[in-house]
Parts: sequence; structure tokens; C-alpha cells
Amino acid sequence: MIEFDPNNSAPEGSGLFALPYSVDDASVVIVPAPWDATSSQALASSGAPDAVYAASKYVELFDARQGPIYRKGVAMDATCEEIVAMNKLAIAIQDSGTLPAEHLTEACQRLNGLVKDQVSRHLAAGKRVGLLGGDHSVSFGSIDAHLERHPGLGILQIDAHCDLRCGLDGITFSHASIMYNVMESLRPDTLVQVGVRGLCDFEAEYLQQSDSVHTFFDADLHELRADGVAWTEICSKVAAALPAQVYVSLDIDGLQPSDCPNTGTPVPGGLAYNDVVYLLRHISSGGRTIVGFDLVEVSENEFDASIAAHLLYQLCGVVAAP
Ligand SMILES: [Mn+2]
Repeated sequence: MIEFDPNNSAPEGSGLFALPYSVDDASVVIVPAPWDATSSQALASSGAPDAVYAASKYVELFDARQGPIYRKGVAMDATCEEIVAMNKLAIAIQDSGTLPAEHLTEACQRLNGLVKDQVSRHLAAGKRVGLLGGDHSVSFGSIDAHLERHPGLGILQIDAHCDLRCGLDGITFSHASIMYNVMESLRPDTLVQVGVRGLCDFEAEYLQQSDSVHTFFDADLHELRADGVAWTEICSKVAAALPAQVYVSLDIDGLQPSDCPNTGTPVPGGLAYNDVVYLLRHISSGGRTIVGFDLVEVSENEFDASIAAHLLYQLCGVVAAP
């Protein structure tokens, strides 16, 4: 183990959050998923794992509420090089516009398998796992792995969008259809969405017909608070909609755009950083267990990556000890 002093700057050779842990001696493992082939944005989210890793070195380690989160042992796993290569290839397929969409679908299916394998391996070793995207489509393999281990878990999705489209522009495994794919293929009992403020006709209809999806629209949250309802009460309602075990899928665009200005599809409104942190702590301290998470759609921009690194640290704090 390298020399570690939580009161000083990151030493040479330190890992995520400037910590000295290896994946083997960490209890929380962050799996990078540098994949953004299904989204089209100026600043890539495939660069986010590296950017968040770099920014994490400057996160202060003693949290005012949660204390020394780092003592749980947090480490980032190596990047799967096949994902990097496939992402390049898939983007080239998209850009060329000449190859049939099935090639992209095949690549996405391969991605889902690779992510699932990597996450499953750490779960089998008794670790808690957080996936760091990448666009939102990367969550599929992680949710699949977690559902296999915890069949009764519910998903808490913090997001500006429903992501309940049945594919987008012919792409089945689009970031915009991640929760449709999860609900239709993996079939968890419960999906609770918070902060949604962008949806299409199909999604509105889907929500109306579904007994498994509960959506707390951003507009409703804002109105409740404007009418004097406390955030703690709203958080209790969110928690009550969830089962005992919870997987958090956190799309950074669920937050206010000021906290993620370079994310692929920013939408006005949204949750404040501290609202999200409070909600997560409310759920994890109120008798429910957060068993895993993903953090997606982060831009590789330095500012965005820094906010995401702080959020990642909070997520490491609320994920239950294995
Ligand atoms: Mn999303």
C-alpha cells in the first residue's frame, strides 16, 4: 500500500479519490464504462471515467454528514479495452451511415454482456459496485447483474428524461430507451423516476399503462415545494414507492443544468445537488438498502467531471456496506 495521508494532496500512484486501495482491498468498486456510441453530443461522455478519475483527486475526504466515507475502501477497476475499441467502431458505423443498424445493435448487445460480466465478477467477490458511464445505455448490464443477485430490487432513476422510448432512430439500445429495455427485458418490479421533465407521447402512454413505473415529475416536485411541502416529505414519498433494496441509476442531467452544463441533453429545471444528496441519504438511512448504482451522461469537461466526482463520492457513501 502506498503512503496515505487524508489531510494532504494526492500522492504519486494514488487511485480514485487519491486513495491507496486496490480493487482487491476495496469494498466499493467503480467500474468504468467509456461508451457513448448511442448519443450524439459535442463533448463525449466516453471520456468521463478518465475525467472524473482525474477530478476525484481533489474531492475532500471528510464529509460533513457521512464522515470519512473513504475508509470503506473505494477503488476504480481497469477499463475494459474491448469496450473502448467497440465504441470507436460503433461510432464509425454510425458516422458512415452505410452499414445496417443491426451492426450497432450487435455491438450494444456485446457491450451489455461485457458490463454485466465485469459487474458480476465484483458482486461475486462480495463488493458493492458503481458503474461510471458513458451514456445511459451502459446501465443495462449493471442492472442485469444486480437484479440477478437481488431479484427484488427496485430502481431509483434520477433523470431529466423518462428513457422509456422503444428505441430511438432505429437504435434499440439507445440511451433514450434504457429504462424501456430494462422494464421489458429485465422486468424489475419497480422503477421510480425523479426529476423527469422531458418525455414523448409514447412515454406518456407507457407511464399511464404501467403499474411498475412511478414518476415524480420535476414540475410536480417544484409545485409541491412552491406550495410549502418540505423536501423531506417528498423524499419520504419517493422512498415509500421503493422496495427494501434499491439500485440507483443517476443520469447527471437530472440535476440542474448549472451542475452539468456540458451533458448531452441538458434540460432547464431539475434537482439541486444537495436535493439529490439529501434524497439518497434519506433513502439509505430510512430502512432501505442501496445495493448498487450507476452515474451516467457526465461530460468529459473538467467542471462537469468535478461535480460528478463529488456526486460519485456521495454515492460511495450511501451504497450499503457489503
Ligand atoms: Mn437518462
